[in-house]
Amino acid sequence: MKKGLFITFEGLDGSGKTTQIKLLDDYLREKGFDVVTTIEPGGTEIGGKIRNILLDKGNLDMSHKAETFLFLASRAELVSKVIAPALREGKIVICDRFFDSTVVYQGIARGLEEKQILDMSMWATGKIVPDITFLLSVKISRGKKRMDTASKKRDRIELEKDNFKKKIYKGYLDIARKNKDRIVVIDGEKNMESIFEEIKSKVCEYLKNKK
Ligand code: Z5A
Repeated sequence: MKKGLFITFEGLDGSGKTTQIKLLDDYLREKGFDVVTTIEPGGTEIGGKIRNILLDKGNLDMSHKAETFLFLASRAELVSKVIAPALREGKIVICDRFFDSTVVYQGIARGLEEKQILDMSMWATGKIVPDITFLLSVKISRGKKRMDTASKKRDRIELEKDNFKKKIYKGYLDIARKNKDRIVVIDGEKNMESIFEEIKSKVCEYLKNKK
């Protein structure tokens, strides 16, 4: 049974997830919490290998279904080896992306069936659902600019055209509307400090109410 707190971050590439996760991880550790921070795809030895296949620009012709199964395989491994044990021990788990990414990228943007993707992900994870999901919402152009400024190399999925990204941008807002109790939409275009203040206050409020 889950005893800890499960927090996930979602958004387009360059939306600032990694930056905010680092700030939250540091803050919670300083406050004395036991924190496990991880990433999707990846976060385990096998997940790391799957990540390399998924993001490899040499695999541009990968079928959408194979891509979906690889994301789910990485997640199944991460949940069973890292996330579920940590939550059972009462830890705070912070994960960079989770099933919302598959629903949006593979379900909505790739055009696979959204409900089926969610069901498969539930099956892969034993129905673990985040307690809070922060969606960092930034315009496609802003995300791109940040990636350019940081000289970040584009992986296979980041190389997709703007039309694909438009579907992701809209898809995220759509699932946020449907999951208002869980997904907190944050204006990711604000400065890092004010974004973090919003995230911190939500997490603190949640921890206070959980006591
Ligand atoms: N994917 C999928 O299709 N299906 C799935 O089920 C899953 C994933 C789980 C994984 O890529 C890819 O897999 C991803 C979705 C897909 N592809 N896309 N697109 P990844 O893990 O390698 O990377 P990412 O998650 O897409 O994004 P990222 O490159 O890690 O970016 P980020 O974490 O969101 O942003 P950041 O590194 O924190 O910030 C980027 C730069 O902006 C950096 O220089 C910061 O200093 C700067 N920054 C951050 N915040 C701000 C603010 N507020 N103002 C100004 N500058 C800022």
